[in-house]
Amino acid sequence: MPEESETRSAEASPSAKNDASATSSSAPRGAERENEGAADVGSLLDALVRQRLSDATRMPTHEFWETQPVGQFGDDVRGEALKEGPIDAPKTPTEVSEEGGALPPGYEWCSCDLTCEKTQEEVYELLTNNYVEDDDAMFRFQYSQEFLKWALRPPGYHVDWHVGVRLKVTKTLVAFITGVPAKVQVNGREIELAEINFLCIHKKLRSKRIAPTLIKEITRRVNLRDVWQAAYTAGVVLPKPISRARYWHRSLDIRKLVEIGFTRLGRDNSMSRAVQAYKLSPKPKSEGLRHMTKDDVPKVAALLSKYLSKFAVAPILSEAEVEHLLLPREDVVYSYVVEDEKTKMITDFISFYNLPSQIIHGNTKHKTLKAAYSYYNVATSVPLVELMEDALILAKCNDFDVFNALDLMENNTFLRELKFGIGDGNLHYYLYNWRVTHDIEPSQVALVLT
Ligand code: MYA
Repeated sequence: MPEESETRSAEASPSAKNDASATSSSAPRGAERENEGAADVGSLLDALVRQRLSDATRMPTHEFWETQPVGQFGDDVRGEALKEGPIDAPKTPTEVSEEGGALPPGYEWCSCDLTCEKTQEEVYELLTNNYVEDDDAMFRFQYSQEFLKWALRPPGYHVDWHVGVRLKVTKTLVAFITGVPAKVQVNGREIELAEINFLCIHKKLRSKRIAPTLIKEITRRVNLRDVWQAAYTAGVVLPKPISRARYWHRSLDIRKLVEIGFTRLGRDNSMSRAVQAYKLSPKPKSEGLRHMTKDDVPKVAALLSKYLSKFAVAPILSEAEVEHLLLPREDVVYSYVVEDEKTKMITDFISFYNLPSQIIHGNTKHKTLKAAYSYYNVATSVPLVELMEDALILAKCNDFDVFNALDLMENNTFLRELKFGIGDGNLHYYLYNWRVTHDIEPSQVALVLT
């Protein structure tokens, strides 16, 4: 139960995005709390000092982001009547430079062709050792090669939007950022954009302002294809989120989660009580529930499109995209439908994806945290809470340790009842070159970026 156990997620990224979730396994909890308190005071002071500095010297606090066509903090208090829509004046690809931006000496740009096995391995290695970690560096996302091929090669993808930086001499891949094409509705308007993800710089090259160079390069390549908007998520706060979501975690294997320090039991809880509390039925309850098959694609696409259209921010998915993104793929994406026996209608849909995290400094026997992430779910024949209980059972049957969900869409209607515990990290949603005039509630966001 959420009150009895606590689960922390640092930078929800990603992806969650971001993230892995954590508690420190070594520090006593009280000490951790005190440190957290100290950090809070510290960051408050930092913010005040920065504010004073920036008032006094007009120094930007986001040297790069304040130069970009994104919403800026303070937009709403400047009193200008800002219109929803593109921020930059319209341009054409002919106005875009043909040349990649300057990199530090010794480095060169490349496109990472993920049909090439060697490149897949290089990207996998870079991300496995350098991608998103929680604040305590206990867990790091471990996207599998199959996952990367799936996420980065949707219909109409472009190899030149999979941008890498290599060392000139050894050709070692040291930085990466990706875009994939998508259509997204935002407050009733349809936008062809790039979904940006997997920004990663080798640990040894951090804090050298390479990230802005990578972002400018992917912007150039996206613009060359006459696309001028982008959507992305991050755990960090940048100018300026359109929405802020929160990760929730449902323990499936509480014993393991406690052993690896992902979750800790509340003071008044015992392991046997926790095991009992998180117990699930061995089999899903919905009648007519089965794996999604290729024949289901048109019906699933119709069900999803009707459901997603009611949210302020949502993807607009073609049948080809539904097939690519949602047809089950072993160890990558899990999708189920409920089919009405009489009418043969698909009434309900469940999907989640597999994003494990490495246990970095585990002093336990475990190497990996197997996490399922809620993707798109639609309930019409049963309440969503019942359908999602089946999702938990299916994840448990597939050997996942935890089921993660953001508080997007209608997820708030089941999180507490199904014993999810709140994480401690936010996942911020951003649009590039598209202003929204009001913050969007996470319950109005139906875009899940893997
Ligand atoms: S989110 C996942 C991000 N990746 C990780 O967290 C992996 C581990 N960390 C790293 O690899 C590095 O720490 C990264 C920063 C690469 C994150 N999004 O080079 P620097 C700004 C955007 O000295 P480093 C994902 O993949 C920072 O505020 N900007 O820093 C979505 C500062 O700018 P400013 C970020 O630590 C990505 C500048 O970078 C992020 O060595 C969406 C410092 O650069 C971040 N997550 O490297 C990208 N983190 O001074 C935007 C830091 O202004 C896409 N920064 O504050 C925009 C749309 C582009 C396409 C448009 C088409 C039209």
